[in-house]
Amino acid sequence: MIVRSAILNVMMNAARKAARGLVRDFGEVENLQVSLKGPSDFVSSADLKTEKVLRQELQKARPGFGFLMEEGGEVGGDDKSHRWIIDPIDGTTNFLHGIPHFAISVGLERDGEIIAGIIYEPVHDEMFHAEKGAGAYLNERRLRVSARRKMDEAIFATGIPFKGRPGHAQFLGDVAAVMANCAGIRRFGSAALDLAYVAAGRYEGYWEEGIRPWDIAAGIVMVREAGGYVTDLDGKSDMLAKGEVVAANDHLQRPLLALLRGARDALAAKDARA
Ligand code: LIP
Repeated sequence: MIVRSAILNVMMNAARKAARGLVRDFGEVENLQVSLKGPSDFVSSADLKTEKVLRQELQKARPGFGFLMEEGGEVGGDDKSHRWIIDPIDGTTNFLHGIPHFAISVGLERDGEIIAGIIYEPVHDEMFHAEKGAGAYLNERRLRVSARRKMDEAIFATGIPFKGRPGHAQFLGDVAAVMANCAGIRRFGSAALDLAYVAAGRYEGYWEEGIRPWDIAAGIVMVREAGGYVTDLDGKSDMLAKGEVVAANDHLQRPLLALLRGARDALAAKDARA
């Protein structure tokens, strides 16, 4: 039985309480796929209900902390050092389509650094949790990133832009570079769970750009506490501000970053010739 800190217990309890209604709503969404009204409005209300429960529970436990929430935006607190970063449903499109791959993600930021995170996937009851200096866990099991060292044995996840999202040409260059060197690429639709799966060694790495702070905040500390590396596309730590992330195990993060940098340089050179 692992001994968790008080703050992690607060985060996990809040997520489990919010998930009770979310799983019930998910059951409804599966029925709504065939209704004329469709599930869109219903999912929006599920997002808002989940975020409301999370905010109530976290505010009760730590009244002074601020919030950055996907639905509710930025809410300042008296304690200027601490901020909760919340995604009530990461994998919203999956949820909308009745695909059981989504999570509640809560990160805790202290003076600009993510120091704790939980990512709760309620359909399979997988509670990923991590705290700086205390390791990363899936339920009671300690997590370690994959030990694979060879790019041609590695599987990577990513996010794919779609209608209305920018970066299509860049993504095609990225994926061409990575797929030519690896054992496979996956797109599951939840950044938080992609990072949790890197921490759990389920795949070797994940990259994406055009994402929001609440998608990745909890996953950053998760991967780092499992022995992996997380940077932005320049190899720095401005992931939240830039909305981009490159995360992988300790052997492959730099090689993955180099492939992506090479793809960008090639696209820039092609554009310069055009
Ligand atoms: C999602 C991310 C995912 C990305 C989607 C979307 P949401 O977050 O988790 O990685 O590819 O476009 O941004 O919107 O479900 O919270």
